[in-house]
Amino acid sequence: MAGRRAARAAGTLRFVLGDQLHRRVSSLTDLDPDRDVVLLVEVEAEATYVRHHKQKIAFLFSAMRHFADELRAEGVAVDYVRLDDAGNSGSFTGELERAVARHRPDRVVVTEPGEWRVHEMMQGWRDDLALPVEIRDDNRFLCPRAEFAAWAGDRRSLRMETFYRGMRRRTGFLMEGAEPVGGQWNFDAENRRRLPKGHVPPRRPGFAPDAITRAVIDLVAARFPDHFGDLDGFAWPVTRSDALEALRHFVAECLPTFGDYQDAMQAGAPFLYHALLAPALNAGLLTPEEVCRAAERAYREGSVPLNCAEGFIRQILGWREYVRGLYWARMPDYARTNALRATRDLPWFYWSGETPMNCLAHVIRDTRAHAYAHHIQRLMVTGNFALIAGIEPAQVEEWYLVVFADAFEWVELPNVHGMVLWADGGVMGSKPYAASGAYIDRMSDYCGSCAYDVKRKAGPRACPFNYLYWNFLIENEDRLSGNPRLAMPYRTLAKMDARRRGEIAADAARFLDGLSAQARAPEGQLALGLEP
Ligand code: FAD
Ligand code: DLZ
Ligand code: SF4
Repeated sequence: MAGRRAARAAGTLRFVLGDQLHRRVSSLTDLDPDRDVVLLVEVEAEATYVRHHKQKIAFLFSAMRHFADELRAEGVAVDYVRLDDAGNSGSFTGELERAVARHRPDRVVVTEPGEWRVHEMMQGWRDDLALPVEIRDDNRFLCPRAEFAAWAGDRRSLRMETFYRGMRRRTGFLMEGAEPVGGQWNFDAENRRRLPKGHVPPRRPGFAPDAITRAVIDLVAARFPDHFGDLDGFAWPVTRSDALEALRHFVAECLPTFGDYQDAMQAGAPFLYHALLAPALNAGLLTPEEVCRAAERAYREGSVPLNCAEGFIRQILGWREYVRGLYWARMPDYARTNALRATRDLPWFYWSGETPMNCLAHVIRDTRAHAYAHHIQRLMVTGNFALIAGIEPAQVEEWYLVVFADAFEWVELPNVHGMVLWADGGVMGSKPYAASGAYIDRMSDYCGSCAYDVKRKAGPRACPFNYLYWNFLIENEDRLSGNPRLAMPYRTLAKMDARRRGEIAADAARFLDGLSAQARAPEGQLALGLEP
């Protein structure tokens, strides 16, 4: 195996997971190239514990192989186990045990993982391997877990905005002394524009697959043919230098307009002004600090307006750090709640994209093609539908963990369980983000060519988001009507007569019964048409 040293008594075996690909990750900080061995492993269990999008597996394997080559170029001994290597046991634990037998190290050093599942596995290594296993804090975030836990305490609800202000003060990003630059913490009021007709967004920076990526794409196509997603068009940055180039491109071409069109959606334009940096950030190719610094520098130099720089920095310094802190502060119980008691099966069209609902069809097909959808598509299209149709949280969570190249449980779970589905009963968000078709119509061009009519409220041709929204409020009246942030819709509901309520319930039942029939059907067997 390329780069593997003959068996010898090594110093430290440093096990780097596939999303820890940074040279200064805590497990490598005191690396001694003369004595230590770095272990990276491609394993079946990680690729299949959910059936990840093919591009996600290809992205991580390629990034891992490139990272191993960069370490070797530094003179570091790397033991890299490929998926198709003879004897590959298929699991982290099996491969660590085999590597310990090969190298006979004094100790093992790892950085804590991004998922509870792997955290549990690591505790087992401490108990079962007959040598010391040091699990170090993950230094790839700006807010250490202990600091977040101290902030969170045992409060029932944890608001991002409060956390974000604390992070601004502590890190000094966009601060003038003790005050936020521009006199405001948040400029979101300026960030809600729809794309003008005929507007052409910048091109996505493409990173054409090199020989390593091409080999990995072939491997993934052969080994995981049944997984969701296309491999054609793979264009993710897989090295640190490509990721830095993606960051440079974003700051120069997209950030000056990022805030303005952050919530906009357009058919055939999945990327708009978004950064496309989450896979690189989550795999360790970029650090959140350098990304925030690049955005702040562009603002200070005058090439990016404040609403855009602040809006972007808030996503990284605020939301990203916040969901990670919340995940570790509240797991494992966090994943188990189902506050709205949603039990419906995930409709099959989440995999096939075959639905007459044009917004969902576009977002799901884009996701299949690119392992990507932007935030508002995730929140207000696939997320909103799952919320108001009452889909069971665990099934929705699995879908989100599968389909995006940037999905790891520490970030996926709070966003889906908390922000989208309100399954945590309000730990994360003060109210569910339920919305009717009017929101999608306002922020996109999907409705104009949809088989449904977004203006109609009732009947088979009406946009399903319209009656499902009211049906959601009716079905959850006992749980949500006391929420002050939902006072307005519940006042409107109170004015509806019994006939209108009955009409909503009948439309919703007809539509949802149709969905249940499709829920588990195999892909390709359904010719979905409009309900009669
Ligand atoms: P941009 O829109 O350009 O934003 C810039 C960066 O901000 C992102 O790269 C990301 O690092 C960070 N960011 C923005 N919003 C969030 C957020 N809510 N939580 C954490 N980081 C954020 N992000 C993931 O990285 N992995 C996921 O699995 C994931 N699942 C999501 C599921 C749902 C239902 C929702 C609503 C959001 C989810 N997000 C997730 C957050 C966000 O949608 C993605 O980070 C973003 O779309 C990635 O694309 P981008 O890099 O172009 O981001
Ligand atoms: C997502 C993933 C996949 C598909 N494959 C691997 C792998 O073969 N080897 C590896 O080290 N990591 C992989 N990962 C990422 C891990 O699942 C990730 O490190 C954990 O989710 C973090 O807890
Ligand atoms: Fe989506 Fe409704 Fe608009 Fe169709 S009419 S695109 S279903 S919001």
